[in-house]
Amino acid sequence: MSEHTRPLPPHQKTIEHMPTLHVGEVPPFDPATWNLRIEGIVQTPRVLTYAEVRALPSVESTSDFHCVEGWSVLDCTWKGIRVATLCDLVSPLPEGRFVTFGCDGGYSTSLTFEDVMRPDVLLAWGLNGEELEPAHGYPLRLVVPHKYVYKAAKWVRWLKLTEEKELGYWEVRGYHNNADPWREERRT
Ligand SMILES: Nc1nc2c(c(=O)[nH]1)N[C@H]1C(S)=C(S)[C@@H](COP(=O)(O)O)O[C@H]1N2
Ligand SMILES: [Mo]
Repeated sequence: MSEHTRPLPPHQKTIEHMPTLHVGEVPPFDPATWNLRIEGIVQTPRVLTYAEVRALPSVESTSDFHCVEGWSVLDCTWKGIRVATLCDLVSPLPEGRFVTFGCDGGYSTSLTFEDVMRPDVLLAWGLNGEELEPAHGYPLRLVVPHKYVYKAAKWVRWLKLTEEKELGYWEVRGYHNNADPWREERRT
């Protein structure tokens, strides 16, 4: 067991088990028809099957999971592909300064291109040595350790590079678009 060394952001309390929180129902997953679209301001948009996603080079990354409501789950070891690896496949154009992520069920969120280039920003299918549970976002979940977890979209089906910032599901409902837990960017 490695000792936990990352400090806790202000006004967060640690809890042991990740709760299950989302709008709507857990969507069904059919690997035969599921795909992932990478589109927008890129030279070569792509549509990948689930098998193609799983065949990309994967990484493991341990980080803490901070909810805007004040709880944090420490030491989550995610397995998946770097968003940077996916973006490399489509040759992004310099005008694509933001990335919107869309999910089965209609949830969405967005980040700057710079944010998603960080090596610990993943689209994950595994957590703590096991396949991720559907309720926690299987088959593919965004993980953004430096943001509150309303940025950690579950059941991601598309990424779109855009010139203008697009606000996501919670961001249009008063949650902070930047969502930095260290600066307590909770609401606008
Ligand atoms: N697709 C989708 N992803 C989502 C949400 C959602 O409603 N739909 N809720 C977000 C919010 S507000 C939280 S707190 C976390 C909860 O993740 P968990 O259920 O794995 O703990 O998922 C985030 N990702
Ligand atoms: Mo949340």
